[in-house]
Amino acid sequence: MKRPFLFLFVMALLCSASHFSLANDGYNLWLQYQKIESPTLLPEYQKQAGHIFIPGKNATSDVIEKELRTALEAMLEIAPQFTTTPKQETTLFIGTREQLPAFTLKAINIPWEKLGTEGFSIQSINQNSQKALIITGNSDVALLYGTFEFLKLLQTQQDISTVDLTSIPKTNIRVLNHWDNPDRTVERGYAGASIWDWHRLPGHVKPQYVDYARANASIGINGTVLTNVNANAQVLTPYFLKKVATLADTFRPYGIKVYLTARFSAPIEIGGLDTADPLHPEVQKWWTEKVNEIYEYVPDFGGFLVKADSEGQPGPQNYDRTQAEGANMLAKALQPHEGIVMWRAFVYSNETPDDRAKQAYNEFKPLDGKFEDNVLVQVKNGPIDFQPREPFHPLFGAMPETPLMMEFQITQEYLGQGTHLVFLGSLFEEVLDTDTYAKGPGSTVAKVVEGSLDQHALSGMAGVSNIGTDRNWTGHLFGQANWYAFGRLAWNPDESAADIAKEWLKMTFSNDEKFIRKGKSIMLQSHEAAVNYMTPLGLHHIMGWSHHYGPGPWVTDKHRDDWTSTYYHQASEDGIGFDRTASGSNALSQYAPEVQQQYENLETCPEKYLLWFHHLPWNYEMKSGHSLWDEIALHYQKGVHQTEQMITDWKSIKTHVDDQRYQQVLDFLQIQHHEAKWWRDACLLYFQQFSQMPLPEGVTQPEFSLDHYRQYTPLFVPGI
Ligand code: GCV
Repeated sequence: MKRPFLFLFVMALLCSASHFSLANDGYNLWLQYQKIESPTLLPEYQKQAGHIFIPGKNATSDVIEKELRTALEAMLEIAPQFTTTPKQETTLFIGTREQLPAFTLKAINIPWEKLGTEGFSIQSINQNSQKALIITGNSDVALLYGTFEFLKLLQTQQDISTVDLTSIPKTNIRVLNHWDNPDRTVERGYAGASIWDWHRLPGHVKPQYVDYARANASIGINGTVLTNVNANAQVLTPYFLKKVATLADTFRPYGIKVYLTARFSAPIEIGGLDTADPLHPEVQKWWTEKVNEIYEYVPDFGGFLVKADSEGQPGPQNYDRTQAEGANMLAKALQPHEGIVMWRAFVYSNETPDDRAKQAYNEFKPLDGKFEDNVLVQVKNGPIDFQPREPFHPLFGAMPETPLMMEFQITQEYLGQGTHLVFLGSLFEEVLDTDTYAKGPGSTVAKVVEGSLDQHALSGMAGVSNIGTDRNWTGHLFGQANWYAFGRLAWNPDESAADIAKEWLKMTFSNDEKFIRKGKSIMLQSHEAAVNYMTPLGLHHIMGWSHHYGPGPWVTDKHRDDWTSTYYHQASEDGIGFDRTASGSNALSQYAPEVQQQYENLETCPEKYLLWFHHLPWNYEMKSGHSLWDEIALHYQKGVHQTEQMITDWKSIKTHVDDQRYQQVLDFLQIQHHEAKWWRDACLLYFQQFSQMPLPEGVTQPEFSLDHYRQYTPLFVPGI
């Protein structure tokens, strides 16, 4: 090739390469490891991280080394030197108490006992007139968690010269719940297909499995329930167990255990028995043998998650047995292996009850103290079903003798699914911070979940996963923030949503101050915005039929009342809202007296829960002086405005985000804004039939008629 052509050819190659590297599809999540540009921090970090002592030689220390290599090369443009014996130039020491050199142990002050098996400390010491950094804990996985924390300090550009931090998880079971089916569909999944490619397992281990484990370990998640709670018994057969074992082997170095969903009728379906009665000796024997078999495949198998007697799933009720009898049968089979049972409280009868919100409490409260020690009862955050906003579930604080595990839904079934930007950190925080008054003031939901309120050794948090095969994992880029926030809050339920949002933004996009300010503002108002344009003032369950996308306040006359919208909003000429006070279903009686008093009194009931607990006339005067009707309308309008503001804010930080991620978020925000208007117009036109009142000033007149909205049905909505 002639010289000028060669030059052009090389230039073209370089241009296309650099263009390619600018594209960012979000696959790397919050582990972006962007180059540190700060002229002061960069040399400091380079000095600190250049020579690293890691004495351990096992799968987890290999992971630590690999992560450090990847991260430091990218962020600091250095190739770190690793050593298994301390050297003069070593400045970063990563080891357990037994592994660290004596001189470092003398210089640090570590609460070894308190750290447990997963907690870690990072401390800076002075050694030979230079700074050294120690990352330590009592296990290899603790060292991995400490390493990710160290990398986070760099990613968020912290001063590490005097670092002294200790972090200990406040819950011990921190799991994702995948509602993934063996055919790779995902119930309520909006980010493509299931990432578990069962058909090709165990032969092919997708690199994505490793990245999945990395991402989870980086936020302290230590377990994964691979399969849907609407369970298929086949996953318990050797055909699947071989595949499960391969996934477990892949995740083990990252401290992640696998769990499976146990279909209660499995002894019949795959065991050839004619009953699944939990008190029947043959059934007990079958489960014991099945559990023993699972442990042959997966020696550190975590245990079972069970949905029983709910939405068509079989359970102990089929044999007139209690939920405790069902759970205990499985628990006993798992006990010799130290496995656990996560037994869901999402149980409601097949007949429409007087109030579905009361069902789980009625079923479980009498069973308090009757569960085996290795059972956790897994309770959804609210008493209905992951609505945009719910008051906390009355079981929290009501079962002191039983460890209760929190179940949050990360996948946004009722919150715009994979299309709307809704930061769930705010929702999670709101629930966790609420006072149950179970043992007087300060008995927060967080304390129940941590087990600290009633001194339970077992504690946990589950998040229904939003992960799929989409290149960016979660469909909406900001769905990543919800996965992240779940992990951070499972580790420490007292963490602030604002802090979590900030660090996620820094790690995912940029440390620039303006970017962080605007990005935080988008994230922190997004949940309230969605509540405003979907279900303000305590309204709930008024979404589209079956797929649950978009508004559907008119949904009525289905085979069960408590799956309809009219059952929940109770709108008529005389008013709107579900009366859960003593004059109505009295669901309020399930809460502690302090909560009851606060919520039943119209003066003190937080307006955000007003129509959850009260049925009120349209002209009821709100604290603002507006009528209830006007207030509802103004909230819908406000939600629409907020989505507009989110677009403006996002546009204002364009220069801080790569084109690919910028454009995806912008497109989705525009859809969200459009759909916020759809929610507002459809709901207001529908409710106006009953209120017979005009829209207040400031609320935009709907574009179409009510009939138009009623007839509009989105087709082929994913995730059903
Ligand atoms: C897995 C809601 C969802 C169902 C889900 C159920 C549950 O009803 O719509 O898809 O089933 O909750 O939590 O079990």
